[in-house]
Amino acid sequence: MTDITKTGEWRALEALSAKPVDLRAAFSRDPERAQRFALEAAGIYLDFSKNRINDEILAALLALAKAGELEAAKKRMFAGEKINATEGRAVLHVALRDFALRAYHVDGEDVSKLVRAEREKMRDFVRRVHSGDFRGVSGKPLDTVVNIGIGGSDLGPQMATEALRPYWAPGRRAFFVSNVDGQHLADTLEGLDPERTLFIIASKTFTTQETMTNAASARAWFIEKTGDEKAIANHFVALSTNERAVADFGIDPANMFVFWDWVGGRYSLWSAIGLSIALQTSFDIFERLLKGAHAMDEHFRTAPLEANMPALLALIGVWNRNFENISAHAVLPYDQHLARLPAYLQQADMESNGKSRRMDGAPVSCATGPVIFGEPGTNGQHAFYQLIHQGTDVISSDFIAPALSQEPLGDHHEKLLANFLAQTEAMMLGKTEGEARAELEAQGLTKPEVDALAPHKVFPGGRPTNSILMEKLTPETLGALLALYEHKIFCEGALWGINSFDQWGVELGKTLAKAILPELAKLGEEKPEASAHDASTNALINRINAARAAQKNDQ
Ligand code: G6Q
Repeated sequence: MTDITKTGEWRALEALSAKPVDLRAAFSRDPERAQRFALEAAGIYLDFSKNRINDEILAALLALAKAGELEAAKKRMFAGEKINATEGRAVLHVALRDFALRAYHVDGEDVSKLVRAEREKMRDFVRRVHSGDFRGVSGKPLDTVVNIGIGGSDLGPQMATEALRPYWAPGRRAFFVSNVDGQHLADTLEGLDPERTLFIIASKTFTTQETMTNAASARAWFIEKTGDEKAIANHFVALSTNERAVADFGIDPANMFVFWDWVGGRYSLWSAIGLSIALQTSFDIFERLLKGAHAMDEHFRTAPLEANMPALLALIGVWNRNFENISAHAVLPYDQHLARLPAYLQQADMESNGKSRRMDGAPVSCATGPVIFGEPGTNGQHAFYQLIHQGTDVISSDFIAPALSQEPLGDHHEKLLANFLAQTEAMMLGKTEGEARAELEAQGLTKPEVDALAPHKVFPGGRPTNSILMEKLTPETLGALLALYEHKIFCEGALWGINSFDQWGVELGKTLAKAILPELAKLGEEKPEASAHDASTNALINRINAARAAQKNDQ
């Protein structure tokens, strides 16, 4: 596989980066800039003109994509090749949302048939729960869902459920429990009626410590409240690839919805893992979400590189990361219902592209995924935007907004959009010292006052931003937006030559936690001094154990 950093195309980009683009000047020189550096696909409009690029840089980036054989990498993914080589798995989340009835082969088997059968099973289950055919053991409707899962089995469904709030079925409630901190489960269960509650145990492996611990405690709570162990069959369903573990837990296999090892956890909301989304809305809405993603998949699969939105977004990402040395990227949705999108994309991007080895195990020769963070606008403006505007590090950002609100209220949405627009304009333009001085002078400040204050009022500008606009946040545009990011992440990873679909980096901490667990004292228990670890870890264990040992005496 080509190491793009060794290509002439990479060196050409390095040479171009030596002459930084002055965005303010580029915009005043070229009235067509906004049109040329923008495109529309699957209901999403992307304006990438406020990045420090020009025609020459864009052409060089497209040449880099060719040198990096991006088209071939894309074909391998859609063909079901085992591109997740370290886990020996295909990567086919696109098959989960394909409505073109295309076949997808894994080890010679057409998995699209499995997908369609499971979708129908989910549709039927959602219909039965909504109609009351499937109800609680005491005959009450199951109008409350508690999804127990973590990481990919939590962030996607939680984010999408919140994003689709205007589409919620009346009277239904959905809760998401992920943290092994017992307070998360206890706080969630407080006040819930077990007879109306459906627990969804969402775990691809069905071995994850946090999820299994929460699931066992939820089951204990349920049995304690209802006094009826057999009622589990009406109140617990599982979403997993591990049928045996589900059965061992005591969930009837008829109440299990399956997915497959070619669905990565963080790419799984389109599979059975999306059951909580469908229950909180309807299966039709869930299907509209899948269709939106499929529209973006089709665009990604067929559009030429220079008009391919995920590929272009990735190339801008590569430019900012590798040639502008930007190591942090903000995701800033101007839509309260997208409040969980930054957390979702933190996982999607950082777990996928936070790697420092190439596919063949050799160290990478360039920087890979940036730090992703964010908050909904306008909240972030009153918090961390200061650093983006005037900090010593340059940070790139994606601004995301719908032109129309789902819940118009007075002039709220105009104000929201005015801020969305003003921020990218401010980040691009900045403010020169001359402008700052003129402003202060116009306010009647004396010369010494102007001299003292003007430096603080200077904004360097040239902060790169993408603006992502949609007409409205609908199931379709949400699906397209998420697929856009998934494919962007894929393209970046492919160009960097890394495996975007494994996550070995999460393993070490898990293993050490298992080793430490028996060293922690139960309440009131005396433990010998810890000595198996580094001095810091030993001291922390001893301090925790001292507090826990003393607990009994206090009670
Ligand atoms: C995602 C990761 C990870 C995973 C969780 C939960 O890509 O693999 O976030 O989703 O660790 O795993 P289970 O679904 O197996 O419980």
